[in-house]
Amino acid sequence: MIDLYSWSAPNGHKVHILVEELGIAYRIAPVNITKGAQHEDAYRTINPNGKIPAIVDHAPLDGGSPHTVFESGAILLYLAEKEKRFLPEDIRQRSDVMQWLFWQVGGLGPMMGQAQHFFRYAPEQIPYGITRYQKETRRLLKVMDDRLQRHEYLGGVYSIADMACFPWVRIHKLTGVELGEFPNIQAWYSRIRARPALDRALNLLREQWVDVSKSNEAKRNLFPSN
Ligand SMILES: N[C@@H](CCC(=O)N[C@@H](CS)C(=O)NCC(=O)O)C(=O)O
Repeated sequence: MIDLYSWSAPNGHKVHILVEELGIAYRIAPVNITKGAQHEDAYRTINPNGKIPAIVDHAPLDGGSPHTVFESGAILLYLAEKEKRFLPEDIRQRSDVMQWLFWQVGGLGPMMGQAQHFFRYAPEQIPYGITRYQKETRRLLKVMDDRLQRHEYLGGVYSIADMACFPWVRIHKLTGVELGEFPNIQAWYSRIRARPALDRALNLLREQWVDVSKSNEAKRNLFPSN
């Protein structure tokens, strides 16, 4: 059994997609990041970084004590390796998947996150911040679009790299960047969205979703330094 600490947000959705694709047993433990649950001491013992997602695996392969994993990319790798799915065995194919997974966690996610912040949540409009991160988002989406012109999926086959990128592409409008110039991403997005696991994954915790742009409490808890 896996305890999945999460919320209806892009980094949570990555893991929601994987657990639903795998069809493994899990218990969802909502961490309401708009109310500050990510900062509570009890949660910090699970994720010292104070963000979602995190998992606790109560049946690790070595038969030992429960194993905790934080960081969405590390969770995707842990579960894919454990279940031997969505991460190819072949060293070259595996490396292709890893490249695009790392590209997402080190690039697409953080840059789109900043673009969203400056475009939608910053207490004042800062044109330099908006332009810088929207430009970087467009540059990264172009890199992805070029890759998808030659490959059906980012790592060649459908994998955890696609699952990592999908939730961020899904929220592109929140960054103010449109997908019109990226036809290959649009086709890839539709292919993945049509998979049965996606409805289940995106519906998880959906009813608890909060529009951060309209909630001062959420902004205080998410951006305490503002
Ligand atoms: N690098 C982390 C980022 C996680 C992250 O930023 N999660 C957001 C939701 S998408 C969060 O928990 N935000 C709460 C906060 O910043 O206080 C990962 O990939 O797991």
